Amino acid sequence: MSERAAHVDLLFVHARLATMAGGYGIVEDGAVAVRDGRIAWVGPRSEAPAADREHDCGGLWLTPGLVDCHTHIIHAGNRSDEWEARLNGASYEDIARQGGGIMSTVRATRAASDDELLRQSAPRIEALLAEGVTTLEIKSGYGLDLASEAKMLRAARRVGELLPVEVATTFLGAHALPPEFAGRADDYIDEICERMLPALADEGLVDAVDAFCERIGFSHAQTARVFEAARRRHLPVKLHAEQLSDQGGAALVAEYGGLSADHLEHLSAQGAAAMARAGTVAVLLPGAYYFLRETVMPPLALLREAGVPLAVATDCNPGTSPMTSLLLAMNMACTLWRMTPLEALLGVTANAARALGRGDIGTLEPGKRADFALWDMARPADLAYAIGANPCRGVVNAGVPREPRVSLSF
Ligand code: DI6
Ligand code: FE
Repeated sequence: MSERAAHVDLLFVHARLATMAGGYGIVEDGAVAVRDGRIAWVGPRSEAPAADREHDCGGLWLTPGLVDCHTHIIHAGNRSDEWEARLNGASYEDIARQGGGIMSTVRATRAASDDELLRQSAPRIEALLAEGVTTLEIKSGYGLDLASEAKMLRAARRVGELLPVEVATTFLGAHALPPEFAGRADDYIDEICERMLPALADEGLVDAVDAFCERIGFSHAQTARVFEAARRRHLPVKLHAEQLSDQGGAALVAEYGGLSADHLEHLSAQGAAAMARAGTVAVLLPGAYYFLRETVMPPLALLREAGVPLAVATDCNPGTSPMTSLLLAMNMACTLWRMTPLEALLGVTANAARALGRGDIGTLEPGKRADFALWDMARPADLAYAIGANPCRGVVNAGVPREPRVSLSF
């Protein structure tokens, strides 16, 4: 509850609130007052301040707008063909020999024009927005050369300009080794640190820096070099860590005060402790776990015991998580890993905001951006409970109400 605000622009009334400040933070018959696109007051309607206008929420639930804090949603091409071939018995070698896998997405993304890249990515982004997503993280990493990484990040910025969504960009140059650098991974890391990151940062295209620390990605030492380059530019870091094996990546990103360590199926107790000390968020990605038919679960008991904040995201990408529903990710986190519905909802609101270093979103509290989602449901657990339902009935971006469905036209 907050002190009564003097006078506000707009009052959202006739809503059941889940503020997500610390827990569900339920306020029956609540109201949210907005001034200049920010929350000015939250509490029971009976105590609400006077307002110029009222917006009747029709008894719907009102939560913070959802935050998808880990996506590779901008890319060209599609890999359902190789997925189908594999299900028909083709081996990974067959597919690799035919140029499949991550490099097929790199080729398609490099070949696409700026507009084509956005056009192909639009339906995926629109699907997330229709489910109440108001902030979206978008990684590069399918360009793997300066011009193509810049094209991806500019497309991400354009999404934020053309659609009602806040976009956080992440430079993931160290996602895979481009063919031009075959056998010369250290030279590619030089290219990232000395040329790509500085140029992209100078253009204002980079909000955070990420890497894929894995036997099939980049080593601990190479990742550390990328983080040093990020530190020189005062950019926050995050990491694809411990997805397939324990590389000590979580402890490394924690050492750099990282925003998040993501995936974490193979996280050790030391890694969890280092994350807890640094306040690094665990971003859990059930879509990739499901799609890869992974059997090693992220160590939730360890993370909870250490007090690491938990976030949940789609990891939307064509290779390991072709998923465009954050609500489905919540359901999977609860069904596959026994996360609680409260953990899942905190994981796509307050803790997802934290994984992006965004203290100004993720809960309904005075001073935060007035980004909300309105839901037709019995209780907040329904967001994680239902499979394939979309109870989103309205979205509010910086105090401006809209229909859930939007379409990117340019
Ligand atoms: N981890 C993954 O699982 C994806 N990227 C990453 O860093 C794979 C991306 C792809 O196959 O396109
Ligand atoms: Fe990822």
